[in-house]
Amino acid sequence: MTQEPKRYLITAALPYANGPIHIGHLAGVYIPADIYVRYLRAMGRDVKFVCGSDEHGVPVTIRAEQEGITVQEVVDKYHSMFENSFREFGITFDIYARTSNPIHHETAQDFFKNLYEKGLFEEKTEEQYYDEVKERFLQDRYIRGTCPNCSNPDAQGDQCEKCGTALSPNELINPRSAYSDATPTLRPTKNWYLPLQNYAEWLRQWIVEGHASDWKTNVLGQCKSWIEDGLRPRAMTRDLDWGIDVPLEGLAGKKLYVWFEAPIGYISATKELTSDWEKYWKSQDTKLVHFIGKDNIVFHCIIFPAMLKAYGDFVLPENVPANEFMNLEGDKISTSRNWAVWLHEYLQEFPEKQDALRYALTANMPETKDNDFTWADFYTKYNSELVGILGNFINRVVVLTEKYFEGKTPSVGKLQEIDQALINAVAEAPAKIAQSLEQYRFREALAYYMDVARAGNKYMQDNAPWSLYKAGFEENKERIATILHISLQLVANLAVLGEPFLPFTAGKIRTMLGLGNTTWAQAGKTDLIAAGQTIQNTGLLFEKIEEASIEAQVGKLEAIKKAREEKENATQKPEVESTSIVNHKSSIEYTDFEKIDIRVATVLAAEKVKGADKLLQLTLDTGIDTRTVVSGIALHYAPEDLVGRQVCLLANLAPRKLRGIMSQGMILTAEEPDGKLRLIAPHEVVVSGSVVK
Ligand code: B3M
Ligand code: ZN
Repeated sequence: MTQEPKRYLITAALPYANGPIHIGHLAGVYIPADIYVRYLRAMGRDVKFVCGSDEHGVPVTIRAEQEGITVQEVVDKYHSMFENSFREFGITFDIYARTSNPIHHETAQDFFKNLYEKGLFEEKTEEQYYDEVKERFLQDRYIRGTCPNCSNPDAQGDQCEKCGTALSPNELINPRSAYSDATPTLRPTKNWYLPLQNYAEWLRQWIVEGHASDWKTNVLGQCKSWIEDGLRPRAMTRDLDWGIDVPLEGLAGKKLYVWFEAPIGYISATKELTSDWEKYWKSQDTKLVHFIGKDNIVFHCIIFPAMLKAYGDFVLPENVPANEFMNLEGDKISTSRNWAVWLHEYLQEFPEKQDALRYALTANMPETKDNDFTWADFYTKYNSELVGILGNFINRVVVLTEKYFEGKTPSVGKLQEIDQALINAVAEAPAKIAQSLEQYRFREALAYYMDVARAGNKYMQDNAPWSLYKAGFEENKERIATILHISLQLVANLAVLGEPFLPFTAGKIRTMLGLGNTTWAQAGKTDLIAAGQTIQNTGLLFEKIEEASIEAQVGKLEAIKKAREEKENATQKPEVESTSIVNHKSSIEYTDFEKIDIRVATVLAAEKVKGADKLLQLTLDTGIDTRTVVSGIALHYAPEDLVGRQVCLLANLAPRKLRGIMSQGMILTAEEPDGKLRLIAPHEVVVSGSVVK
């Protein structure tokens, strides 16, 4: 799109209502979307910013089971938490809807019916995994197994979170139920599939040819590999209790696939927002942009566009600037492992410090690769950049204006070269920042913004109005006035240009300056504040953050990590509870022990004993003879794995007949608490017949 679009429709991924919002969500999706939207609004563009809670899907029902409350209670709880968190962090949606709203159910069902009536679905009965314990079909995240691509043992039925590959349940190796851990069985069930392969060529042209130069490489890469791998039919219905009913007669128990209906949530939210919704969705001069995390790419770039195409008259996304992931202190953020900084907790620790977090997350935004949030970095950025550069500059200007000119903006006098240089730098800043923002380069945009503040600091330092004041206020008054006048114009620009990134701070600066509604279009100018305008010193923009509160955060994470490691170790080691380990026997004399003849023997042959599941017949080389021993290890070792191995043999046990075979001795094993038998053998190969003592 070369011409400026008439209007913008910006969406941010609908978060699953299955756990609180954390910094990963903010950095990946909501902050970039909000910066972009705030910028568009500041430019006076026609923009709608829509989002809402994703209240269906497996993650929500799993959470209900974990918390022991109803699914409805789960979605209500998290929906209202989300609303609060977003509002508190200044994420300015025009509407924050929820997919349980009736308007969404209707919109999604109409969409399905439209495709159904056009005959665009394939109706197929297929075998699907079924949990016999829980009596339900297993799809998506209900089924876990090993990823065929990266061997992650905990891949989900729809996707491997580790390598990002989209999966279907039958691709998982060693599938198991996420509910009960049971190995699933297969049962036939009928579902409706969208034949994605029919859209493959169209998708290829639209993405690979049409957007090769403006989509991010990480996004293009995933799309290409999907298309090259060959698109397949994808089921758009599910056998579930929770979700939106499939709008066909007689289909109790069938629901719309969450990834079919959730993106339609963008449409239904727009409908709920404005009766003009079709203007945003159906006219080609709308620029639609989806902000998402990298795990949502295929759904927004392949499946949803195919659905929109199938329906007909909707616009397609102009861009999908997906971010990578934000890690926390070197480890992947995870709700289930409690490894996150939750927004509601952050605000308890750092009240009114929303901009501090917005700043740290933007400066480190995972735009092209995964990035790491650390508390140490947060602390440094806050002190050296927000306090040290931005806050310091503004504070100096305001305090000096108060001190030298009773808080009234002084008028500008004759300009020197150094003044002109600063004025020129300010004039260039808005376009420079805007260009980065238009290309979804938020880190770069923020860095350019901070360069403006840096230039201000340097200007102050170079001109040192305090020294001129000391040298004599009256004779230097005009120069001091000029320096402060220009500095105040710079402060005004920092308010206007900072609004997308640091909205709370920008608001405070506006109040200090009495700036009114100055917009981005006026930024870059150095006449934003008139001489005589009163400046109010409302206090420091950035209060100090105590080192102790940072240490407390680090300590909290360390405690979580320690508890997790202990738990993991405990589950790896065999249980050593007295109930599972046989009590020690009473003591004996060495002479008792001497009666026992234990030898190392080598297995020459092994076979199963007919009619006895547990028994193996072994032929052993004992160093002095070759003998037959029957051993109860058949459930634990395959005969072919034993040949050539050394074992310990109780050689002087009186022979006895087992299943008609004369057994001459007994193989020694260690019995684990769960009954598993493990052979005892020397660490190194030894001569057969060696005595064990
Ligand atoms: N709820 C996935 C997620 O939260 C999903 C996004 C839907 S966007 C239509 O990661
Ligand atoms: Zn994988």
